[in-house]
Amino acid sequence: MASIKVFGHATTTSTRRVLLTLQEKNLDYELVNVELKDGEHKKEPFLSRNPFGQVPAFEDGDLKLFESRAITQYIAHRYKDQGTNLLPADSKNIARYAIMSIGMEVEAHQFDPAASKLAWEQLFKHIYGLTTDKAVVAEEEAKLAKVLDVYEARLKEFKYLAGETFTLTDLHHIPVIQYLLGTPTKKLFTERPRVNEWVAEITKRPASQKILQ
Ligand SMILES: N[C@@H](CCC(=O)N[C@@H](CS)C(=O)NCC(=O)O)C(=O)O
Repeated sequence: MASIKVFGHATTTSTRRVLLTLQEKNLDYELVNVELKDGEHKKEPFLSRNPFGQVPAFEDGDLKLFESRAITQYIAHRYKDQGTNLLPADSKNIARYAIMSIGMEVEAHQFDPAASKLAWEQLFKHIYGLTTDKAVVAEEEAKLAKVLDVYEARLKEFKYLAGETFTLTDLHHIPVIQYLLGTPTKKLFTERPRVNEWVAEITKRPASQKILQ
């Protein structure tokens, strides 16, 4: 039995962020399905894993965690020498860690709020029989465009967002980008040449492909 367990739902971006990290690390794990449509995440036993009632939650032996980005950082450090290194290449360079942290914060607080709202409006709402609000799409696309302008400038200097190697900063973006590539918002990525290359690079990774299956 795998000692790593992910409690979540395979279609959600936060769960996928953790699954991607485990795939990059070639780690065995068990995905324990939490059925969101039945509200399983809002009641026990899930609330004991995450009192905020959101997926994913995570277990590695006796250690129990929640918050996808905290989980990915635990995995990247705990299993540093296994699979893909997802931390800065020079592990003794604290400044490079700080730069990776900036990228992770920007993803969580600037990129993801707009990107997730766009995925909700244009994809997930349909699943619930709801209609896309075009005004919200326009507003969130304007916010996302500003973030992507910053990324375009950054990617003119470096291959990846935190430097010359693929790190957690890049990985954290993948699940929601994969969804947005199936919506008209795709244009925001394709019309920026360096962002377009970066998106192609990070989404063609074997782990990224596997998560889609
Ligand atoms: N900051 C949290 C966000 C988790 C989150 O928003 N999860 C969503 C799925 S992507 C969820 O559980 N939604 C159901 C709900 O909030 O009721 C993380 O990264 O783990």
